[in-house]
Amino acid sequence: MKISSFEEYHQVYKHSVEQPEEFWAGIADNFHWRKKWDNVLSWNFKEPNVKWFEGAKLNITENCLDRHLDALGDKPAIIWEPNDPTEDHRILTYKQLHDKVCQFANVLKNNGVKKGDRICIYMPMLPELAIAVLACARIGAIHSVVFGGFSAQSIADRIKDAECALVITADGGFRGTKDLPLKSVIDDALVQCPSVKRVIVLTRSRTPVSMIKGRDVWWEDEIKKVETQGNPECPVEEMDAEDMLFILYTSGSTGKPKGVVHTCGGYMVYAGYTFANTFQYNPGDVYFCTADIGWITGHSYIVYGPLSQGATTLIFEGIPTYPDAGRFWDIVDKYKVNILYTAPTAIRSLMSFGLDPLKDKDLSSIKVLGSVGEPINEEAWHWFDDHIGHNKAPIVDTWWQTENGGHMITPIAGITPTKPGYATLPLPGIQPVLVDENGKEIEGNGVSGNLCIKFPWPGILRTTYGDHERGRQTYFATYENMYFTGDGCLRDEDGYYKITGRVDDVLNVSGHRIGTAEVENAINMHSSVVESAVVGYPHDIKGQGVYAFVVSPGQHGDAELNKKDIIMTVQRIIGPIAKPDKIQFVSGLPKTRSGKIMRRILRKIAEGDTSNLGDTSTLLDPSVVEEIKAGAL
Ligand code: 6R9
Repeated sequence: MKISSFEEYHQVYKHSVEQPEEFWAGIADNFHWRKKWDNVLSWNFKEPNVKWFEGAKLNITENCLDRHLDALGDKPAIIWEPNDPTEDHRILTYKQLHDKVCQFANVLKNNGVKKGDRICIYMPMLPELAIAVLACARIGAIHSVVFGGFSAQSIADRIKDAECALVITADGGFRGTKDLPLKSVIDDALVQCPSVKRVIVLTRSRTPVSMIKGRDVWWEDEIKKVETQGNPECPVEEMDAEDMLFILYTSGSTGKPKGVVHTCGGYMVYAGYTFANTFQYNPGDVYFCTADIGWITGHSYIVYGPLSQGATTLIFEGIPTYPDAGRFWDIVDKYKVNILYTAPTAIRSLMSFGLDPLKDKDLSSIKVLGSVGEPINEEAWHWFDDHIGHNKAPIVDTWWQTENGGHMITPIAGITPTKPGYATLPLPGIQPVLVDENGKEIEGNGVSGNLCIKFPWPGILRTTYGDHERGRQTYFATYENMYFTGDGCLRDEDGYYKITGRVDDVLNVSGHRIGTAEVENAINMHSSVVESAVVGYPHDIKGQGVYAFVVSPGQHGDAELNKKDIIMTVQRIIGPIAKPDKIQFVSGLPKTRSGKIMRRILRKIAEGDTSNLGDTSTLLDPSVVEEIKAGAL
């Protein structure tokens, strides 16, 4: 399954495009199926309707756990590093992880969970988070993990959309110096969620929590019940390849977040195949992905990809700067990490502390470095290469999205020659195309356009939960017969791809996808606000910052206080990750005569580039632009 030379990459790529079904069937043969497929692929991008490995039966946890027990049973599956470096770390072997997943799967069954039920998971970065995810998958329940940085309102929206029956959480969690009151946030969310009949609460911080009779139970008590029942095994639920595995919510340019749906067979094959190839994982390597399991990177490259390949995956509870900016390097040193996969925003943040935090840290174990989540600027790329990889570890700049399930355009470590800032070449099976505004394919090299993919791959999303039409509109309606990524891209003279950023109204703040419309809706909920417009601006560490232009005539108290109120409102409605960095009060927004906000102008002002605002003659009231320019922050 692993490609071992650049020449082989080219051959395999050619085969994957000419004979996609034969190619993917060959890859899928490396996994364990209870029954093989009747048909490798059927698809159209019109409805859309994509099915991989139809008729096949499997369970992804059998591939992530059971099939490794003979050879790797006593090898570490998960290494867990706590937030507080003085607390003991934990190691779970494949055998131990298997047993814990079976146990908790039985807990879920005892609590009435059946195949097809939706389960919301809101937990800190603990082995139990991975255990909860895998336990759902083992019994065919569909997990919907919600990142810890979302508010009660965001959780409630997601729970209602998926009609979750059960929530798995913890009393609290530790991140840096902060204690996160997870259970209390869940309590606030559940006021709106009648579908939830049961909450399972893991003990972590032992912060006081309200345990509601008949609804809330402790994880540990439920495990004890299973133990006294004396049945440590939990047979896997046999899943159809196209049965849902999970839902993960992500932001788009309009309205509320969408529930991206991935299915069992294709997702497993794609996460496993891309993990093995991109990182060139070798048995015994220690692999550390710094993402949160609440994002797709954590799903595919902390849990499912690595475990399906029998890898050792490191889960870190904390943040890169606690107790100091040397924390990642301490972890690399402590566990002799071989592969480190992180985000440009983390690299830029750590760069700003200089080289002191690197002193006396032994990073010689590092063989491969990875980047994900946003475009990596050349300065950060070189710093990573020089100071972390010592110019010996290839950097894989992996471009992909929640909707893709796994890496799409990326170097293969040590095989694809890299270029700073470039995601380089498509993986086998991926057929990228650049299109112009009219949907015409732009051929040749040295060109740029909107990035689309013209042929399905096993990890492509199947639908958006509960609203298939919305998924069609978002991804398959802009350009005929193509999946539209929302990203702009250039292909240079060598045919190498460089992602230039979103071309829609989606921001990428510290690698988190945030829809401008979502933030505007939250700001507009504040009582003094009439309307608002949100745009991104270049931010040294976050990549993009959130700039809000707000019309707010009826203010209560002074302007600074009002800004804080607005920030608090956004925090309550969406969560701390969407808080505006800058708020500018304006008397009106620049609008066309038809009432459309001219974001192009606001973007330029937010970027601090007011020299050439282009044509403003179509504006209803051009004078408002002068006022906004004068008040720019
Ligand atoms: C995996 C993940 C997807 C969006 C995507 C793009 C940006 C991700 C990137 C990158 C440039 C990279 N993005 N990786 N841009 N280079 N290597 O991040 O998924 O949260 O869905 O975000 O992130 O704009 O469209 P997701």
